Amino acid sequence: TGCLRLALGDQLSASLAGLRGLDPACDRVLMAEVMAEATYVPHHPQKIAFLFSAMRHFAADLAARGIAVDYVRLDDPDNTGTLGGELARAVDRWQPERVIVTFPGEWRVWKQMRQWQRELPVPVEVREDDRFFCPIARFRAWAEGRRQLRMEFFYREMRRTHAILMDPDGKPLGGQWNFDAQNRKPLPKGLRIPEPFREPPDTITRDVLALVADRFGGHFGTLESFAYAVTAEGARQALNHFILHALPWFGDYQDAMATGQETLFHSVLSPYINAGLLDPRAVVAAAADAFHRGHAPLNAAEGFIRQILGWREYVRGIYWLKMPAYADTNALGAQRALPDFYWTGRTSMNCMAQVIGQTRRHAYAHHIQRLMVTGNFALLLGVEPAQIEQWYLAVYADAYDWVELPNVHGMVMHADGGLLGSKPYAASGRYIQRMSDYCSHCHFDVTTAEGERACPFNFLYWNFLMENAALLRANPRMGLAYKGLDAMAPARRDAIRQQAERFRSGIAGGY
Ligand code: FAD
Ligand code: DLZ
Ligand code: SF4
Repeated sequence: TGCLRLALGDQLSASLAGLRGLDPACDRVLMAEVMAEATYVPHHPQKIAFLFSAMRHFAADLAARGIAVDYVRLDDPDNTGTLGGELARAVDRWQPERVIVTFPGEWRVWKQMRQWQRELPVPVEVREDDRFFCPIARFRAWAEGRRQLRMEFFYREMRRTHAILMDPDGKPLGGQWNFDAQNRKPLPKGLRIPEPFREPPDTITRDVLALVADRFGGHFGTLESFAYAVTAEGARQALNHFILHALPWFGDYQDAMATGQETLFHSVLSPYINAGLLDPRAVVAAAADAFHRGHAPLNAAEGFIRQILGWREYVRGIYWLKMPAYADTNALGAQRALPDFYWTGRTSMNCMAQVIGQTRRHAYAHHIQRLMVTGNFALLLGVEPAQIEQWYLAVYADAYDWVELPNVHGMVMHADGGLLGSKPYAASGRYIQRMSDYCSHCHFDVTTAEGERACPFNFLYWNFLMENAALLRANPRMGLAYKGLDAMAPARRDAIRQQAERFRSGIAGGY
């Protein structure tokens, strides 16, 4: 009797829809560490350790509140290894009158939930996941009938609806929706950079680290530097740390990159928000409050809030609007294999080695590193979208299909033909040179596009424009890029095309 309530690894919120109305006298919560979820891609060991430890802490919190928790550990001898298997076993054990679940974050799991509804001997109630500003139906209604979907217009709508950074007559504070023109500065020398937030592992986390080292030690990534918070309280401290030490400069240096500085003025809150330890509404409220108190300037608060209230909600809307067909598009027809060095970090391209190296150490890279280094390189090289998507889904502590896929498939790879972003973010090495110090310690020469030492981003960039001209030349936002290409002597274009071809055929051997 009673209800069996399933809480998944990224549903660790006390306010979760599926836990609402829980009657401690007869209801029970099921949580399960299962091989299938830990290996559907070879997740970074820190991502698995973060989730398992956060799951164990969450279960302990529920139990402390007098709630019965059925917690299946990875090494329980009867563990079937799948969510469906564990749910079926628990239904058998407890004979509940009903199962209650919360809508998942991945199409893959949603398919499984519909199967449970068909196959389990008791009804399965699916509740909407309301830990977002914008319900899926609301996004659908917004998107309906629009010729073109653009984040910026969706974001304005969210600002108005939720009255965030708005003045009383419905205008955006500061008279502008967006202050990006003031942002995107390179890092000045001598600027003090805050220490990232770190939480030392407690005994639960140390147990999990040992388990993960033993079972998933072969996955890409190290465990040594694990320092993620694993509770709602710890995540709250990470939020406070960010607001106090980094938010005021977030806007200015949002796009900057620097050797040895993995986090700069970024928040590193995405693992917590996505797993449910931190409510996005609390994060947005804290940033707005920092502005109203005079602690952070408007360009910083607005820029940060846009990432969460705008981008995060927008990519989720696109995902559920367009899946499952979305994942199968390949507008640029990219077919190449992902180079091995994405997994080894062994490459002479310093920017790539830096970003892949820190990803291995921390399961983290900030937005511009993901977009303009590892992402841009995959775009320019012409990697098959599914292969680079697997990589991103595996290596970052915050990665779930609903947020990773639109960012990689749409924003980076342009595989959706421009649904998410109006143009590909293709860029030559010059972008990386302007926004980082990577090029000054590189084997390659960022100022040349031809010859032994030419920066691969340069010749691949021009080659990308040539290869995709049929699709991209007509795009008005690509006008400047094609003007540059057209100004080039035909012999130089040929030489660049050949250099790109040689590079691509040699890349299997490393670069
Ligand atoms: P901050 O720079 O401090 O930003 C604050 C918050 O805004 C983040 O915590 C995040 O919740 C949100 N946010 C910012 N940008 C985006 C965005 N483009 N989409 C959705 N939310 C955003 N984010 C994920 O959460 N999971 C992913 O798997 C993921 N994969 C990505 C892959 C690529 C190729 C790219 C270009 C971006 C990806 N992002 C992903 C978005 C973004 O890079 C990360 O959210 C961000 O780097 C997390 O670090 P942070 O918390 O320090 O972010
Ligand atoms: C990512 C992940 C991992 C590594 N392990 C588990 C697990 O053992 N048990 C679980 O319930 N959830 C896990 N997750 C998170 C799920 O994969 C996530 O809930 C789905 O991808 C839906 O977003
Ligand atoms: Fe990267 Fe090219 Fe700069 Fe080297 S020169 S760090 S490969 S952009």
